[in-house]
Amino acid sequence: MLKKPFNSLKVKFASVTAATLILIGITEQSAKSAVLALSDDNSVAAFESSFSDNPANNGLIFWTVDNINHLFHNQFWYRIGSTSKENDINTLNLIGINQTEPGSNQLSATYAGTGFEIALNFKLDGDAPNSGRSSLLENIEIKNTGLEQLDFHFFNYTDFDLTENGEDDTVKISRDLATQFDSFTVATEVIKPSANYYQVSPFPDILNALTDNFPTTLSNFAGPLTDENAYAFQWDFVLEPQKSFSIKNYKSIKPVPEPTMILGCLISLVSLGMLRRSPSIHLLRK
Ligand SMILES: [Ca+2]
Ligand SMILES: [Ca+2]
Ligand SMILES: [Ca+2]
Ligand SMILES: [Ca+2]
Repeated sequence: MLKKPFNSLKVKFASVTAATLILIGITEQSAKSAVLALSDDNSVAAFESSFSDNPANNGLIFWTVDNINHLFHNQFWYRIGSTSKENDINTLNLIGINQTEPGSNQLSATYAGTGFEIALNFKLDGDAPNSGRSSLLENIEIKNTGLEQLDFHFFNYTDFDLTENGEDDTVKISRDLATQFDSFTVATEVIKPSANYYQVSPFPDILNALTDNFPTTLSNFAGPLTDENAYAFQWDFVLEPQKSFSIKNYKSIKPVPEPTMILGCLISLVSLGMLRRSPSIHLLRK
């Protein structure tokens, strides 16, 4: 059975509260790292904007809902042209990072490359305590700031490990939707515009493809696939000088409805119906 590599940052942050995470984030920022917390109601997520050689420590590094972590890794890669390798966006120059206050529910980060900028905006929306529900909106804007047309290839890679463990997760994907579930939790992602390519694969196949030295085009393998998996979307577009391309990804997490609850509801509905038809009700009303 495949095991994920030891990830010290995740172990360090895995079960901290938003408040301590903010403190760690601030301390680490001064040490040239920039872990920022997003928090709202029952949810906390952490975003690392600086580059680490361990790819799993770049981008979103966890997302807890009611103190249960569901996300191992979510990050963006890009390639310009069709011959070079892909690059993690954290290798670019971070030219702006903004959060109205530490640990609030929204943050933005802007990276600059040669002739382009990539701006990320995250908005976390947690729900009531113990609801198990949460959502995350990613708004991405890629702008050509140069004078040359750019042949852009942009990737969003997501590795959910629902309910703290990915081995029992099933994933399926299409051009504009990914769904992942285990017995307790279901995660969905709706993207706009539709991707040109998509893929679900056993971990770490897609990560290897994004970090090797060759151009990658995702395979359109849709699944469903169960076990330690990850998925990715790929957008290919030509960006004219001074033009932008926007992507909106909406990720959400909610509990799987319990069969006993469904059964309970059915029983009550049936008994209600039976009661309505029962002559004793009419007798009681009279
Ligand atoms: Ca909320
Ligand atoms: Ca799971
Ligand atoms: Ca590659
Ligand atoms: Ca996974």
